[in-house]
Amino acid sequence: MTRQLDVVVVGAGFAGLYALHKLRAQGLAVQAFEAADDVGGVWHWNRYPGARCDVESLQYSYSFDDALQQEWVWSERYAQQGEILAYLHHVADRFELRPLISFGTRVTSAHFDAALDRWHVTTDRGDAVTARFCIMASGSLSASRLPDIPGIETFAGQILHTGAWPHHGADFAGKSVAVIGTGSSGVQAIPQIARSAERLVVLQRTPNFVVPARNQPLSDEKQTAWKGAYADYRAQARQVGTLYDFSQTPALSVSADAREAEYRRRWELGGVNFVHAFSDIMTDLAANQTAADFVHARIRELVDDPETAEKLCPRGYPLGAKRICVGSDYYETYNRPNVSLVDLQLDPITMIDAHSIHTSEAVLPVDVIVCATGYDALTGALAQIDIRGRSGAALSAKWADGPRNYLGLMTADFPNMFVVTGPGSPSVLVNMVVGIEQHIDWIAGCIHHLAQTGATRIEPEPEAEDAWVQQVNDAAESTLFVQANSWYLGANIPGKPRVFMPFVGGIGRYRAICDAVAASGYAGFQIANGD
Ligand code: FAD
Ligand code: N01
Repeated sequence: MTRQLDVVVVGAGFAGLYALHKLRAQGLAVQAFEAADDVGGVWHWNRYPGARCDVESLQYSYSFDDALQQEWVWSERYAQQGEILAYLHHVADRFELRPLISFGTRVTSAHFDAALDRWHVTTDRGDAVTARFCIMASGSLSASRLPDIPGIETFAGQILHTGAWPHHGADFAGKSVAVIGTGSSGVQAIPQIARSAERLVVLQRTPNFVVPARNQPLSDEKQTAWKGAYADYRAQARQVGTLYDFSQTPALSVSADAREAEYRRRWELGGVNFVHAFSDIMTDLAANQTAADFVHARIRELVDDPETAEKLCPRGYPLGAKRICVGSDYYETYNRPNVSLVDLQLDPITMIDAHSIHTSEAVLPVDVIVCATGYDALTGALAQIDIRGRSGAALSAKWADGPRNYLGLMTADFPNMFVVTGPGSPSVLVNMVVGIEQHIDWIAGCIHHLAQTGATRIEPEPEAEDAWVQQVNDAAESTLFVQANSWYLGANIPGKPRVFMPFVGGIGRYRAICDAVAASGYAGFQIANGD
Protein backbone atom coordinates (compact mmCIF):
# COMPACT_ATOMS: atom_id res chain seq x y z
CA MET A 1 0.00 0.00 0.00
CA THR A 2 1.21 3.52 -0.68
CA ARG A 3 2.60 5.03 2.50
CA GLN A 4 0.85 8.26 3.57
CA LEU A 5 3.13 10.91 5.06
CA ASP A 6 2.80 14.48 6.14
CA VAL A 7 6.15 15.45 4.70
CA VAL A 8 8.62 13.81 2.34
CA VAL A 9 12.18 15.14 2.34
CA VAL A 10 14.58 14.59 -0.56
CA GLY A 11 18.20 14.44 0.66
CA ALA A 12 19.95 13.89 3.99
CA GLY A 13 22.71 16.49 4.07
CA PHE A 14 22.75 19.47 6.43
CA ALA A 15 19.30 20.52 5.12
CA GLY A 16 17.52 17.17 5.09
CA LEU A 17 18.72 16.24 8.58
CA TYR A 18 17.54 19.47 10.15
CA ALA A 19 14.20 19.24 8.28
CA LEU A 20 13.59 15.76 9.71
CA HIS A 21 14.44 16.85 13.24
CA LYS A 22 12.38 20.02 13.13
CA LEU A 23 9.26 18.61 11.49
CA ARG A 24 9.15 15.43 13.55
CA ALA A 25 9.21 17.67 16.63
CA GLN A 26 6.04 19.31 15.26
CA GLY A 27 4.36 15.90 15.41
CA LEU A 28 4.47 15.32 11.67
CA ALA A 29 4.96 11.99 9.92
CA VAL A 30 8.12 12.67 7.94
CA GLN A 31 10.46 10.53 5.88
CA ALA A 32 13.53 11.24 3.78
CA PHE A 33 14.98 9.54 0.75
CA GLU A 34 18.74 9.78 0.23
CA ALA A 35 20.55 8.54 -2.88
CA ALA A 36 23.77 7.95 -0.91
CA ASP A 37 24.19 5.04 1.46
CA ASP A 38 24.54 7.34 4.47
CA VAL A 39 23.90 10.88 5.69
CA GLY A 40 26.16 13.88 4.99
CA GLY A 41 25.33 15.21 1.51
CA VAL A 42 28.36 16.92 -0.04
CA TRP A 43 30.48 15.74 2.91
CA HIS A 44 29.57 12.16 2.08
CA TRP A 45 30.38 12.55 -1.61
CA ASN A 46 33.41 14.89 -1.60
CA ARG A 47 36.18 12.68 -0.16
CA TYR A 48 38.91 14.06 -2.39
CA PRO A 49 42.26 14.83 -0.72
CA GLY A 50 42.24 18.32 0.77
CA ALA A 51 38.44 18.67 1.01
CA ARG A 52 37.47 20.93 3.88
CA CYS A 53 35.13 23.82 4.59
CA ASP A 54 36.23 27.43 4.06
CA VAL A 55 33.74 28.93 6.50
CA GLU A 56 35.35 28.40 9.90
CA SER A 57 34.20 25.20 11.63
CA LEU A 58 32.83 27.06 14.64
CA GLN A 59 30.49 28.86 12.24
CA TYR A 60 29.92 26.11 9.67
CA SER A 61 27.75 24.09 12.04
CA TYR A 62 24.17 23.95 13.31
CA SER A 63 22.96 26.47 15.86
CA PHE A 64 19.58 24.89 16.59
CA ASP A 65 20.67 22.91 19.65
CA ASP A 66 22.84 24.54 22.29
CA ALA A 67 23.99 21.27 23.87
CA LEU A 68 25.17 20.08 20.44
CA GLN A 69 27.20 23.21 19.74
CA GLN A 70 28.66 23.20 23.25
CA GLU A 71 29.63 19.53 23.27
CA TRP A 72 30.99 19.07 19.76
CA VAL A 73 34.73 19.77 19.59
CA TRP A 74 36.27 20.98 16.31
CA SER A 75 39.94 20.27 15.82
CA GLU A 76 40.87 22.80 13.13
CA ARG A 77 39.99 26.29 11.99
CA TYR A 78 38.61 24.73 8.78
CA ALA A 79 37.52 21.16 9.45
CA GLN A 80 38.42 18.40 7.02
CA GLN A 81 35.73 16.52 5.13
CA GLY A 82 36.05 13.50 7.45
CA GLU A 83 35.46 15.61 10.55
CA ILE A 84 32.41 17.36 9.10
CA LEU A 85 31.04 13.99 8.01
CA ALA A 86 31.62 12.61 11.54
CA TYR A 87 29.72 15.63 12.89
CA LEU A 88 26.75 14.94 10.60
CA HIS A 89 26.80 11.25 11.56
CA HIS A 90 26.78 12.35 15.20
CA VAL A 91 23.81 14.64 14.54
CA ALA A 92 21.90 11.83 12.82
CA ASP A 93 22.56 9.50 15.79
CA ARG A 94 22.11 12.05 18.55
CA PHE A 95 18.67 13.09 17.27
CA GLU A 96 17.74 9.55 16.15
CA LEU A 97 17.16 10.55 12.56
CA ARG A 98 18.38 7.42 10.75
CA PRO A 99 15.10 5.50 11.15
CA LEU A 100 13.43 8.29 9.18
CA ILE A 101 15.74 7.93 6.15
CA SER A 102 15.68 5.44 3.27
CA PHE A 103 19.30 5.25 2.10
CA GLY A 104 20.53 4.24 -1.32
CA THR A 105 17.23 5.46 -2.71
CA ARG A 106 16.93 8.14 -5.37
CA VAL A 107 13.67 10.01 -5.81
CA THR A 108 12.76 9.82 -9.49
CA SER A 109 9.39 11.57 -9.64
CA ALA A 110 7.18 13.88 -7.62
CA HIS A 111 3.73 14.60 -9.02
CA PHE A 112 1.14 16.80 -7.35
CA ASP A 113 -2.38 15.41 -7.16
CA ALA A 114 -4.61 18.49 -7.20
CA ALA A 115 -7.71 16.48 -6.21
CA LEU A 116 -6.11 15.34 -2.97
CA ASP A 117 -3.60 18.13 -2.41
CA ARG A 118 -0.87 15.56 -2.02
CA TRP A 119 2.47 14.81 -3.63
CA HIS A 120 3.01 11.32 -5.09
CA VAL A 121 6.67 10.49 -4.84
CA THR A 122 8.39 7.50 -6.42
CA THR A 123 11.96 6.22 -6.20
CA ASP A 124 14.42 4.11 -8.18
CA ARG A 125 13.81 1.28 -5.69
CA GLY A 126 10.11 1.10 -6.35
CA ASP A 127 8.89 3.05 -3.32
CA ALA A 128 5.71 5.07 -3.71
CA VAL A 129 4.62 7.45 -0.97
CA THR A 130 2.21 10.32 -0.80
CA ALA A 131 2.78 13.38 1.31
CA ARG A 132 1.04 16.65 1.97
CA PHE A 133 4.34 18.49 1.61
CA CYS A 134 7.51 17.85 -0.33
CA ILE A 135 10.81 19.41 0.75
CA MET A 136 13.59 19.42 -1.79
CA ALA A 137 16.75 19.31 0.35
CA SER A 138 18.51 17.84 -2.65
CA GLY A 139 21.46 20.23 -2.60
CA SER A 140 22.72 23.15 -4.66
CA LEU A 141 26.04 21.47 -5.40
CA SER A 142 25.07 17.81 -5.59
CA ALA A 143 24.67 17.18 -9.33
CA SER A 144 28.30 16.63 -10.31
CA ARG A 145 29.36 16.90 -13.94
CA LEU A 146 32.04 15.19 -15.98
CA PRO A 147 33.32 17.32 -18.87
CA ASP A 148 32.03 16.65 -22.39
CA ILE A 149 35.42 15.91 -23.93
CA PRO A 150 35.47 13.78 -27.09
CA GLY A 151 36.77 10.29 -26.33
CA ILE A 152 36.55 10.57 -22.52
CA GLU A 153 34.58 7.31 -22.45
CA THR A 154 37.51 5.50 -24.13
CA PHE A 155 40.03 6.35 -21.38
CA ALA A 156 41.48 3.09 -20.02
CA GLY A 157 42.80 4.54 -16.75
CA GLN A 158 40.84 5.82 -13.78
CA ILE A 159 38.51 8.82 -14.11
CA LEU A 160 37.47 10.43 -10.83
CA HIS A 161 35.18 13.35 -10.04
CA THR A 162 35.87 15.29 -6.84
CA GLY A 163 32.15 15.25 -6.04
CA ALA A 164 31.81 11.46 -6.32
CA TRP A 165 35.10 10.35 -4.81
CA PRO A 166 35.59 6.62 -4.09
CA HIS A 167 35.12 5.74 -0.42
CA HIS A 168 38.31 3.66 -0.43
CA GLY A 169 40.27 6.71 -1.60
CA ALA A 170 42.63 6.92 -4.56
CA ASP A 171 46.27 5.91 -4.69
CA PHE A 172 48.38 8.23 -6.83
CA ALA A 173 51.81 6.83 -5.87
CA GLY A 174 53.98 6.30 -8.94
CA LYS A 175 51.24 7.59 -11.23
CA SER A 176 50.85 10.35 -13.78
CA VAL A 177 47.78 12.32 -12.83
CA ALA A 178 45.88 15.07 -14.66
CA VAL A 179 43.54 17.42 -12.84
CA ILE A 180 40.99 19.19 -15.03
CA GLY A 181 39.51 22.23 -13.29
CA THR A 182 40.85 24.88 -10.94
CA GLY A 183 37.77 25.94 -8.94
CA SER A 184 37.53 25.45 -5.16
CA SER A 185 37.70 21.65 -5.44
CA GLY A 186 40.71 21.63 -7.77
CA VAL A 187 42.49 24.25 -5.66
CA GLN A 188 42.10 22.08 -2.55
CA ALA A 189 43.00 18.80 -4.26
CA ILE A 190 45.96 19.89 -6.43
CA PRO A 191 48.55 20.45 -3.64
CA GLN A 192 47.60 17.14 -2.01
CA ILE A 193 47.74 15.14 -5.23
CA ALA A 194 51.05 16.79 -6.15
CA ARG A 195 52.55 15.37 -2.94
CA SER A 196 51.68 11.77 -3.73
CA ALA A 197 51.66 11.51 -7.55
CA GLU A 198 54.78 10.92 -9.58
CA ARG A 199 53.71 13.61 -12.05
CA LEU A 200 50.80 16.02 -11.99
CA VAL A 201 49.58 18.09 -14.90
CA VAL A 202 46.94 20.72 -14.14
CA LEU A 203 44.64 21.65 -17.01
CA GLN A 204 43.36 25.14 -16.31
CA ARG A 205 40.63 26.77 -18.39
CA THR A 206 40.08 29.86 -16.22
CA PRO A 207 42.48 30.85 -13.44
CA ASN A 208 40.78 31.63 -10.14
CA PHE A 209 41.67 34.04 -7.38
CA VAL A 210 43.02 31.90 -4.55
CA VAL A 211 43.51 33.37 -1.08
CA PRO A 212 45.48 31.44 1.55
CA ALA A 213 43.42 29.54 4.13
CA ARG A 214 46.01 29.73 6.92
CA ASN A 215 44.35 26.67 8.37
CA GLN A 216 45.57 25.74 11.86
CA PRO A 217 44.60 23.66 14.85
CA LEU A 218 41.80 25.29 16.81
CA SER A 219 43.08 26.27 20.22
CA ASP A 220 41.12 25.37 23.35
CA GLU A 221 41.11 29.06 24.26
CA LYS A 222 39.46 30.12 21.02
CA GLN A 223 36.95 27.28 21.14
CA THR A 224 36.03 28.03 24.75
CA ALA A 225 35.69 31.73 24.05
CA TRP A 226 33.41 31.08 21.09
CA LYS A 227 31.27 28.64 22.97
CA GLY A 228 30.92 31.12 25.80
CA ALA A 229 29.52 33.69 23.39
CA TYR A 230 27.76 31.35 20.95
CA ALA A 231 24.29 32.84 21.51
CA ASP A 232 25.56 36.26 20.52
CA TYR A 233 27.68 35.02 17.59
CA ARG A 234 24.86 32.93 16.16
CA ALA A 235 22.47 35.88 16.43
CA GLN A 236 24.94 37.99 14.45
CA ALA A 237 25.42 35.20 11.89
CA ARG A 238 21.66 35.11 11.29
CA GLN A 239 22.04 38.66 9.95
CA VAL A 240 25.30 38.36 8.01
CA GLY A 241 25.89 34.66 7.33
CA THR A 242 29.51 34.46 8.40
CA LEU A 243 31.11 36.79 10.93
CA TYR A 244 33.68 38.38 8.66
CA ASP A 245 35.28 41.71 9.34
CA PHE A 246 33.07 43.71 6.94
CA SER A 247 34.71 47.01 6.09
CA GLN A 248 32.53 50.10 5.59
CA THR A 249 35.35 51.95 3.80
CA PRO A 250 35.46 52.32 -0.01
CA ALA A 251 38.75 51.09 -1.45
CA LEU A 252 39.68 54.28 -3.29
CA SER A 253 38.91 56.53 -0.35
CA VAL A 254 42.21 55.56 1.30
CA SER A 255 45.81 55.91 0.12
CA ALA A 256 47.48 53.18 -1.95
CA ASP A 257 49.71 52.38 1.04
CA ALA A 258 46.77 52.02 3.40
CA ARG A 259 44.99 49.79 0.90
CA GLU A 260 48.03 47.61 0.45
CA ALA A 261 48.43 47.31 4.23
CA GLU A 262 44.81 46.25 4.67
CA TYR A 263 45.01 43.64 1.90
CA ARG A 264 48.29 42.41 3.35
CA ARG A 265 46.78 42.12 6.85
CA ARG A 266 43.86 40.07 5.58
CA TRP A 267 46.07 37.94 3.33
CA GLU A 268 48.15 37.03 6.38
CA LEU A 269 45.05 36.21 8.44
CA GLY A 270 43.72 34.01 5.62
CA GLY A 271 40.28 33.10 4.33
CA VAL A 272 37.34 34.69 2.47
CA ASN A 273 37.58 37.66 4.84
CA PHE A 274 39.96 39.10 2.20
CA VAL A 275 37.00 39.98 -0.05
CA HIS A 276 35.52 42.21 2.66
CA ALA A 277 38.63 44.40 2.96
CA PHE A 278 36.70 47.32 1.45
CA SER A 279 32.99 47.99 1.16
CA ASP A 280 32.84 48.33 -2.63
CA ILE A 281 34.95 45.42 -3.89
CA MET A 282 31.87 43.67 -5.29
CA THR A 283 30.18 46.80 -6.63
CA ASP A 284 32.93 49.00 -8.11
CA LEU A 285 35.24 47.73 -10.81
CA ALA A 286 38.08 50.13 -9.97
CA ALA A 287 37.93 49.11 -6.30
CA ASN A 288 37.84 45.48 -7.33
CA GLN A 289 40.90 45.94 -9.54
CA THR A 290 42.96 47.04 -6.53
CA ALA A 291 42.21 43.70 -4.84
CA ALA A 292 42.93 41.80 -8.07
CA ASP A 293 46.25 43.64 -8.49
CA PHE A 294 47.23 42.69 -4.95
CA VAL A 295 46.57 39.00 -5.62
CA HIS A 296 48.44 39.15 -8.96
CA ALA A 297 51.47 40.53 -7.11
CA ARG A 298 51.28 37.69 -4.57
CA ILE A 299 51.08 35.10 -7.37
CA ARG A 300 54.20 36.58 -9.01
CA GLU A 301 55.94 36.48 -5.63
CA LEU A 302 54.96 32.89 -4.82
CA VAL A 303 55.48 31.22 -8.20
CA ASP A 304 59.10 30.89 -9.31
CA ASP A 305 58.55 30.57 -13.06
CA PRO A 306 57.32 33.93 -14.42
CA GLU A 307 55.50 32.32 -17.36
CA THR A 308 53.59 29.97 -15.05
CA ALA A 309 52.81 32.87 -12.72
CA GLU A 310 51.27 34.86 -15.58
CA LYS A 311 49.13 31.89 -16.59
CA LEU A 312 47.87 31.65 -13.01
CA CYS A 313 46.88 35.33 -12.83
CA PRO A 314 43.10 35.66 -13.30
CA ARG A 315 42.12 38.36 -15.77
CA GLY A 316 39.00 39.50 -17.57
CA TYR A 317 36.57 39.14 -14.69
CA PRO A 318 36.28 40.77 -11.27
CA LEU A 319 37.74 39.15 -8.16
CA GLY A 320 34.93 37.37 -6.29
CA ALA A 321 32.56 37.25 -9.27
CA LYS A 322 33.49 33.58 -9.57
CA ARG A 323 33.48 31.99 -6.08
CA ILE A 324 36.78 32.99 -4.51
CA CYS A 325 38.92 29.95 -3.69
CA VAL A 326 40.67 29.32 -0.40
CA GLY A 327 43.82 27.25 -0.69
CA SER A 328 46.75 25.83 1.22
CA ASP A 329 50.08 25.96 -0.67
CA TYR A 330 48.16 26.28 -3.94
CA TYR A 331 50.46 28.66 -5.82
CA GLU A 332 53.58 27.18 -4.19
CA THR A 333 52.63 23.78 -5.64
CA TYR A 334 53.56 25.03 -9.13
CA ASN A 335 57.20 25.30 -7.96
CA ARG A 336 57.40 21.53 -7.53
CA PRO A 337 59.42 19.72 -10.20
CA ASN A 338 56.68 17.10 -10.68
CA VAL A 339 53.91 19.66 -11.43
CA SER A 340 53.13 21.38 -14.73
CA LEU A 341 50.37 23.70 -15.85
CA VAL A 342 48.55 23.75 -19.19
CA ASP A 343 46.67 26.92 -20.04
CA LEU A 344 43.63 25.63 -21.93
CA GLN A 345 42.86 29.10 -23.23
CA LEU A 346 46.08 28.90 -25.28
CA ASP A 347 46.18 25.15 -25.73
CA PRO A 348 42.69 23.59 -25.45
CA ILE A 349 41.92 19.92 -24.88
CA THR A 350 40.94 18.33 -28.18
CA MET A 351 40.28 14.73 -27.15
CA ILE A 352 41.03 11.91 -24.77
CA ASP A 353 42.13 8.45 -25.90
CA ALA A 354 42.80 5.27 -23.95
CA HIS A 355 46.02 6.54 -22.38
CA SER A 356 46.34 10.29 -23.00
CA ILE A 357 44.80 13.71 -23.02
CA HIS A 358 45.36 15.49 -26.32
CA THR A 359 45.63 19.26 -26.45
CA SER A 360 46.15 21.33 -29.56
CA GLU A 361 49.90 21.40 -28.78
CA ALA A 362 50.69 18.12 -27.03
CA VAL A 363 49.76 14.58 -26.12
CA LEU A 364 49.85 14.04 -22.33
CA PRO A 365 50.08 10.40 -21.23
CA VAL A 366 48.23 9.94 -17.91
CA ASP A 367 47.15 7.09 -15.62
CA VAL A 368 44.43 8.97 -13.74
CA ILE A 369 42.19 11.91 -14.70
CA VAL A 370 40.71 13.86 -11.80
CA CYS A 371 37.76 15.97 -12.92
CA ALA A 372 37.35 18.91 -10.57
CA THR A 373 34.85 20.18 -13.10
CA GLY A 374 32.03 21.19 -10.78
CA TYR A 375 28.28 20.92 -10.76
CA ASP A 376 25.04 21.67 -12.50
CA ALA A 377 24.53 24.07 -9.62
CA LEU A 378 21.31 25.11 -7.89
CA THR A 379 18.89 23.57 -10.38
CA GLY A 380 20.72 20.36 -11.40
CA ALA A 381 19.43 18.03 -8.66
CA LEU A 382 15.86 19.23 -9.22
CA ALA A 383 16.15 18.75 -12.99
CA GLN A 384 17.03 15.09 -12.40
CA ILE A 385 13.60 14.49 -10.81
CA ASP A 386 10.41 14.40 -12.88
CA ILE A 387 8.55 17.09 -10.92
CA ARG A 388 5.02 17.89 -12.08
CA GLY A 389 2.75 20.47 -10.56
CA ARG A 390 -0.95 21.14 -10.18
CA SER A 391 -1.49 21.59 -13.94
CA GLY A 392 0.61 18.53 -14.81
CA ALA A 393 3.35 20.71 -16.31
CA ALA A 394 6.97 19.82 -15.60
CA LEU A 395 9.16 22.05 -13.42
CA SER A 396 11.94 21.72 -16.00
CA ALA A 397 9.59 23.20 -18.64
CA LYS A 398 8.55 26.03 -16.37
CA TRP A 399 12.20 26.81 -15.63
CA ALA A 400 13.45 26.34 -19.20
CA ASP A 401 14.46 30.03 -19.37
CA GLY A 402 15.75 30.13 -15.82
CA PRO A 403 14.37 29.42 -12.35
CA ARG A 404 11.22 31.29 -11.31
CA ASN A 405 9.97 31.28 -7.76
CA TYR A 406 8.81 33.42 -4.87
CA LEU A 407 11.33 34.03 -2.07
CA GLY A 408 13.37 31.17 -3.50
CA LEU A 409 11.12 28.90 -1.46
CA MET A 410 8.14 27.97 -3.63
CA THR A 411 7.12 28.14 -7.26
CA ALA A 412 3.66 28.80 -8.70
CA ASP A 413 1.78 25.73 -9.99
CA PHE A 414 3.76 23.51 -7.59
CA PRO A 415 1.81 23.83 -4.32
CA ASN A 416 3.23 22.54 -1.05
CA MET A 417 6.71 22.00 -2.54
CA PHE A 418 9.56 23.83 -0.84
CA VAL A 419 13.11 24.13 -2.17
CA VAL A 420 15.90 24.58 0.39
CA THR A 421 18.67 27.08 -0.39
CA GLY A 422 18.02 26.93 -4.12
CA PRO A 423 17.82 29.72 -6.70
CA GLY A 424 16.19 32.97 -5.59
CA SER A 425 17.59 32.71 -2.05
CA PRO A 426 21.00 33.74 -0.62
CA SER A 427 21.98 30.10 -0.99
CA VAL A 428 25.59 29.58 -2.05
CA LEU A 429 26.52 33.23 -1.42
CA VAL A 430 26.37 32.86 2.36
CA ASN A 431 27.32 30.39 5.07
CA MET A 432 24.98 27.69 3.88
CA VAL A 433 24.21 26.22 7.27
CA VAL A 434 22.78 29.59 8.30
CA GLY A 435 20.71 29.69 5.11
CA ILE A 436 19.54 26.11 5.64
CA GLU A 437 18.38 26.75 9.21
CA GLN A 438 16.56 29.90 8.11
CA HIS A 439 14.76 28.04 5.32
CA ILE A 440 13.76 25.03 7.40
CA ASP A 441 12.52 27.24 10.25
CA TRP A 442 10.42 29.25 7.79
CA ILE A 443 9.04 26.12 6.14
CA ALA A 444 8.20 24.58 9.52
CA GLY A 445 6.41 27.79 10.50
CA CYS A 446 4.48 27.79 7.25
CA ILE A 447 3.37 24.16 7.64
CA HIS A 448 2.34 24.88 11.22
CA HIS A 449 0.31 27.90 10.07
CA LEU A 450 -1.52 25.81 7.48
CA ALA A 451 -2.31 23.14 10.08
CA GLN A 452 -3.63 25.75 12.48
CA THR A 453 -5.86 27.36 9.88
CA GLY A 454 -7.01 24.04 8.41
CA ALA A 455 -5.61 24.88 4.98
CA THR A 456 -4.27 22.11 2.74
CA ARG A 457 -2.54 24.05 -0.01
CA ILE A 458 -0.14 26.95 -0.40
CA GLU A 459 1.47 28.27 -3.55
CA PRO A 460 2.80 31.62 -4.74
CA GLU A 461 0.67 34.07 -6.66
CA PRO A 462 2.17 34.51 -10.14
CA GLU A 463 2.46 38.29 -9.64
CA ALA A 464 4.43 37.84 -6.40
CA GLU A 465 6.69 35.38 -8.17
CA ASP A 466 7.30 37.76 -11.08
CA ALA A 467 8.13 40.58 -8.69
CA TRP A 468 10.56 38.38 -6.73
CA VAL A 469 12.34 37.20 -9.88
CA GLN A 470 12.71 40.86 -10.87
CA GLN A 471 14.06 41.74 -7.42
CA VAL A 472 16.61 38.91 -7.57
CA ASN A 473 17.74 40.01 -11.04
CA ASP A 474 17.92 43.69 -10.09
CA ALA A 475 19.98 42.90 -6.99
CA ALA A 476 22.48 40.90 -9.07
CA GLU A 477 22.69 43.58 -11.76
CA SER A 478 23.79 46.13 -9.16
CA THR A 479 26.92 44.07 -8.45
CA LEU A 480 29.97 42.80 -10.32
CA PHE A 481 28.80 39.20 -9.92
CA VAL A 482 27.18 39.23 -13.37
CA GLN A 483 30.49 40.08 -15.05
CA ALA A 484 31.99 36.58 -14.93
CA ASN A 485 31.16 33.28 -16.59
CA SER A 486 30.40 31.52 -13.33
CA TRP A 487 28.29 28.60 -12.25
CA TYR A 488 26.19 31.16 -10.31
CA LEU A 489 24.94 32.10 -13.80
CA GLY A 490 24.83 28.56 -15.18
CA ALA A 491 27.68 29.50 -17.54
CA ASN A 492 29.49 26.18 -16.93
CA ILE A 493 26.66 24.12 -18.43
CA PRO A 494 26.28 24.26 -22.22
CA GLY A 495 22.74 25.39 -23.06
CA LYS A 496 21.80 26.39 -19.50
CA PRO A 497 20.00 29.75 -19.49
CA ARG A 498 22.26 32.57 -18.35
CA VAL A 499 20.46 33.83 -15.25
CA PHE A 500 22.16 34.87 -12.02
CA MET A 501 20.44 32.44 -9.65
CA PRO A 502 21.18 33.34 -6.01
CA PHE A 503 19.77 36.42 -4.23
CA VAL A 504 22.68 38.78 -3.55
CA GLY A 505 20.79 41.02 -1.10
CA GLY A 506 22.23 39.30 1.97
CA ILE A 507 20.80 36.85 4.47
CA GLY A 508 19.73 39.54 6.97
CA ARG A 509 17.61 41.42 4.44
CA TYR A 510 16.30 38.18 3.00
CA ARG A 511 15.37 36.85 6.44
CA ALA A 512 13.50 40.08 7.20
CA ILE A 513 11.55 39.78 3.92
CA CYS A 514 10.63 36.14 4.59
CA ASP A 515 9.66 36.90 8.20
CA ALA A 516 7.50 39.85 7.12
CA VAL A 517 5.70 37.68 4.57
CA ALA A 518 4.96 35.06 7.24
CA ALA A 519 3.88 37.70 9.77
CA SER A 520 1.46 39.20 7.24
CA GLY A 521 -0.35 35.86 6.88
CA TYR A 522 1.76 34.84 3.86
CA ALA A 523 1.26 37.80 1.56
CA GLY A 524 1.94 36.81 -2.06
CA PHE A 525 0.80 33.25 -1.48
CA GLN A 526 -2.58 31.69 -2.23
CA ILE A 527 -3.70 29.54 0.65
CA ALA A 528 -6.62 27.19 0.08
CA ASN A 529 -8.52 24.40 1.70
CA GLY A 530 -9.16 21.62 -0.79
CA ASP A 531 -11.33 19.48 1.50
P1 FAD B 1 23.81 18.47 0.08
O1 FAD B 1 24.83 18.37 1.11
O2 FAD B 1 24.23 18.57 -1.33
O3 FAD B 1 22.84 17.21 0.27
C1 FAD B 1 21.86 16.92 -0.67
C2 FAD B 1 21.64 15.42 -0.65
O4 FAD B 1 20.51 15.13 -1.48
C3 FAD B 1 22.80 14.63 -1.23
O5 FAD B 1 23.27 13.71 -0.27
C4 FAD B 1 22.23 13.92 -2.44
O6 FAD B 1 22.72 12.61 -2.57
C5 FAD B 1 20.74 13.92 -2.12
N1 FAD B 1 19.91 13.89 -3.31
C6 FAD B 1 19.93 14.74 -4.37
N2 FAD B 1 18.98 14.38 -5.26
C7 FAD B 1 18.36 13.30 -4.75
C8 FAD B 1 17.29 12.48 -5.20
N3 FAD B 1 16.67 12.71 -6.35
N4 FAD B 1 16.91 11.46 -4.42
C9 FAD B 1 17.51 11.21 -3.22
N5 FAD B 1 18.53 11.95 -2.76
C10 FAD B 1 18.94 12.98 -3.51
N6 FAD B 1 29.14 25.86 2.05
C11 FAD B 1 29.47 26.72 3.02
O7 FAD B 1 28.64 27.51 3.44
N7 FAD B 1 30.72 26.72 3.55
C12 FAD B 1 31.67 25.85 3.16
O8 FAD B 1 32.78 25.90 3.66
C13 FAD B 1 31.33 24.91 2.13
N8 FAD B 1 32.23 24.02 1.69
C14 FAD B 1 31.89 23.17 0.67
C15 FAD B 1 32.84 22.28 0.21
C16 FAD B 1 32.54 21.41 -0.83
C17 FAD B 1 33.56 20.43 -1.28
C18 FAD B 1 31.28 21.50 -1.45
C19 FAD B 1 30.95 20.63 -2.63
C20 FAD B 1 30.33 22.38 -1.00
C21 FAD B 1 30.62 23.22 0.08
N9 FAD B 1 29.69 24.10 0.59
C22 FAD B 1 30.04 24.97 1.59
C23 FAD B 1 28.32 24.13 0.05
C24 FAD B 1 27.46 22.95 0.56
O9 FAD B 1 26.71 22.59 -0.56
C25 FAD B 1 26.57 23.35 1.74
O10 FAD B 1 27.35 23.95 2.75
C26 FAD B 1 25.79 22.23 2.41
O11 FAD B 1 26.60 21.13 2.73
C27 FAD B 1 24.60 21.83 1.59
O12 FAD B 1 23.81 20.95 2.33
P2 FAD B 1 22.43 20.42 1.69
O13 FAD B 1 21.87 19.45 2.66
O14 FAD B 1 21.60 21.55 1.27
O15 FAD B 1 22.85 19.70 0.33
O1 N01 C 1 33.55 23.56 -9.31
P1 N01 C 1 33.73 24.93 -10.15
P2 N01 C 1 34.16 23.16 -7.90
N1 N01 C 1 37.31 21.62 -19.60
O2 N01 C 1 32.57 24.95 -11.10
C1 N01 C 1 36.66 23.75 -15.03
C2 N01 C 1 31.86 24.78 -3.42
N2 N01 C 1 33.10 24.22 -2.90
O3 N01 C 1 33.76 21.78 -7.63
O4 N01 C 1 35.98 28.26 -14.84
C3 N01 C 1 38.17 22.25 -18.80
O5 N01 C 1 33.91 26.08 -9.28
C4 N01 C 1 36.13 25.13 -14.78
O6 N01 C 1 36.65 26.04 -15.70
P3 N01 C 1 35.82 27.40 -16.06
C5 N01 C 1 32.09 26.24 -3.76
O7 N01 C 1 30.90 26.94 -3.63
C6 N01 C 1 33.63 24.78 -1.81
O8 N01 C 1 35.60 23.51 -7.84
O9 N01 C 1 34.40 26.97 -16.26
N3 N01 C 1 37.86 22.77 -17.62
C7 N01 C 1 36.59 25.35 -13.34
O10 N01 C 1 37.93 25.70 -13.28
C8 N01 C 1 32.52 26.11 -5.19
O11 N01 C 1 32.48 27.30 -5.91
C9 N01 C 1 34.83 24.34 -1.31
O12 N01 C 1 36.48 27.91 -17.24
C10 N01 C 1 36.60 22.63 -17.21
C11 N01 C 1 36.42 23.96 -12.73
O13 N01 C 1 36.44 23.04 -13.81
C12 N01 C 1 31.60 25.05 -5.69
O14 N01 C 1 31.51 24.11 -4.62
C13 N01 C 1 35.49 23.31 -1.95
C14 N01 C 1 35.63 21.97 -17.98
C15 N01 C 1 35.10 23.79 -12.00
O15 N01 C 1 35.07 24.69 -10.94
C16 N01 C 1 32.03 24.34 -6.94
O16 N01 C 1 33.44 24.13 -6.89
C17 N01 C 1 34.93 22.74 -3.07
C18 N01 C 1 36.05 21.46 -19.23
N4 N01 C 1 35.17 20.85 -20.04
C19 N01 C 1 33.73 23.20 -3.54
N5 N01 C 1 34.47 21.99 -17.30
C20 N01 C 1 35.41 25.01 -0.14
O17 N01 C 1 36.57 25.17 0.01
C21 N01 C 1 34.70 22.64 -16.15
N6 N01 C 1 35.99 23.03 -16.09
C22 N01 C 1 34.50 25.57 0.81
